[in-house]
Amino acid sequence: MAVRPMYLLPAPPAAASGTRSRCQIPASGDALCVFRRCPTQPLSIPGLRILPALLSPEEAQAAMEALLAAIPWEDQVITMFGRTVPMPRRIQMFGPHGYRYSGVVHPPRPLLPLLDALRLRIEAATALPFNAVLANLYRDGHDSVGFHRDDDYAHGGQPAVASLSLGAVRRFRLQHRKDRTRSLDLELAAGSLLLIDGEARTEWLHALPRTRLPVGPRINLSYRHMVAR
Ligand SMILES: O=C(O)CCC(=O)C(=O)O
Ligand SMILES: [Mn+2]
Repeated sequence: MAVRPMYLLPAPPAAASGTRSRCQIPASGDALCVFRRCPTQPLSIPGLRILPALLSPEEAQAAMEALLAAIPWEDQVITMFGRTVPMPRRIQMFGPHGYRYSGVVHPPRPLLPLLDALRLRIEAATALPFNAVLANLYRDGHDSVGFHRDDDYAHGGQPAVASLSLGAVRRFRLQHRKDRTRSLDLELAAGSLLLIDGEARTEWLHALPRTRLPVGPRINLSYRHMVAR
């Protein structure tokens, strides 16, 4: 199958200290993102690419409904600075190897058929291998994930993370890990695939902040390539 082109996302200019850039993702995928604040900067975050519509709106809606019902969502807790609090999202891990995530060991769990079908679509679109997926359910705007890098597992030389969004549009924030004034916001729509590889994975943190906007549920499927430690 032909590999569909993915699009480079412009990054905030190096000199843009103290400014946050927002990136408008093209709906169709035949144009580069446009900055609201600095439209002339053709820079990109190396390794960050987006396919605005891996899934059609109908496919994305069907996958959202099916996975909401089929995934055995778990509530976890996180311990920070000695305090244990509920994790502000529901999760489930699928893949051939156990994974210690936020202090909890997830046993190996085969991918559900739909998750496996989406995995094959993503492999075809990216020409990269994936064998595991962390599913996140953000029930509403109170649910979130804090800044982190996806660097807590053994990837066997295949570090790319392919992140498929379903359901409500939410803001996804990238921030340079050494220069926190450099950040980029993306509105991730249902059916879009974000590929986080290279420096985008090693040098930039990402987060899904809480929002006061009235938003419905969102599922994020974070596909990875994992090997036994
Ligand atoms: O929900 C998202 O878009 C991000 C999820 C994420 O970063 C992760 O699961 O590692
Ligand atoms: Mn992540």
